[in-house]
Amino acid sequence: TNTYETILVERKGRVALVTLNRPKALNALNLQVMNEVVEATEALDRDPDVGCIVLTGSAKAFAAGADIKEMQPQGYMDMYLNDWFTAWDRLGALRTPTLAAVSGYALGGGCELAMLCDILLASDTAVFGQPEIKLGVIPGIGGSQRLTRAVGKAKAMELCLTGRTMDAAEAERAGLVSRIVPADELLAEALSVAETVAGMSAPVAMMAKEAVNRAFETTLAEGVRFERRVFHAVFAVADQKEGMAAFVEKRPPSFTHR
Ligand code: CO8
Repeated sequence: TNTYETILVERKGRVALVTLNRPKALNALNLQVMNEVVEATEALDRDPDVGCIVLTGSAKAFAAGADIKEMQPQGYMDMYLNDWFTAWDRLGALRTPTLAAVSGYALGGGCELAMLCDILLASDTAVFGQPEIKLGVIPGIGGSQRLTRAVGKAKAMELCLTGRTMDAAEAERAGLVSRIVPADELLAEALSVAETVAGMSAPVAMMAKEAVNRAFETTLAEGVRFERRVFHAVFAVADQKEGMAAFVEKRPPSFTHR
């Protein structure tokens, strides 16, 4: 089923696993990786049998950034006319919940890619940072915005201006990652979390994701209003009837994703 060259795509029940697979370049994100990840995840997003998408890399590197060698010769018009990196926005626009399982380096575009996902799990070997400034550039896949929202201005500013990295413990303290898992358990734990998510009602999980994401885009009053409207709407979902009936009848729910 795998027609891609830089990623591996596997299905495990209702969970899909996408593994960045450019080991010689520490999964540096060139345009081919971008196009393959976006194409593969959009196809998975359209598949009603996929309830959660896990994105991971290798033990050494989730991704060591955008591909520096590919970018080096580009000029402004190349970047502008190719709309360099804009396709990554489509990963953030998926409706299916996504989970980044990060081990090793998540630098520059790698950190930004992890932050484009909904849940961020890190291994104890994970290293995060936006070191673009050391190359004479700035983050280009949303890092200056998403890192600032995740960890606050002071730390984001320090990371973007000095290029220093954060270890997993600092990233967890700062609120960038939801949890730290021992490196050899990361994938199993990520798949287990994904299986839990994928076991929920798919439309309701989409609505929950949409509601949480609203917090990044709007005021508190508008966000709460949006949540209230969606909360009322879930009462039109068959899985709401099933979920609440199962609780009352003291049995596990059997969601139909309708
Ligand atoms: N791009 C291209 N190749 C890379 C990258 C990268 N980001 N990172 C590593 N590689 C390659 C190396 O060149 C090397 O290849 P080769 O064997 O052919 O020389 C191979 O991967 C292995 O890397 P190292 O030998 O360096 O491995 P180490 O274990 O010694 O070091 C590090 C690992 C510390 C991660 C080191 O590789 C490193 O510092 N990498 C670069 C990290 C970085 O600066 N990332 C940010 C890149 S810029 C970015 O992501 C966003 C730019 C936004 C631009 C916006 C435009 C619109």
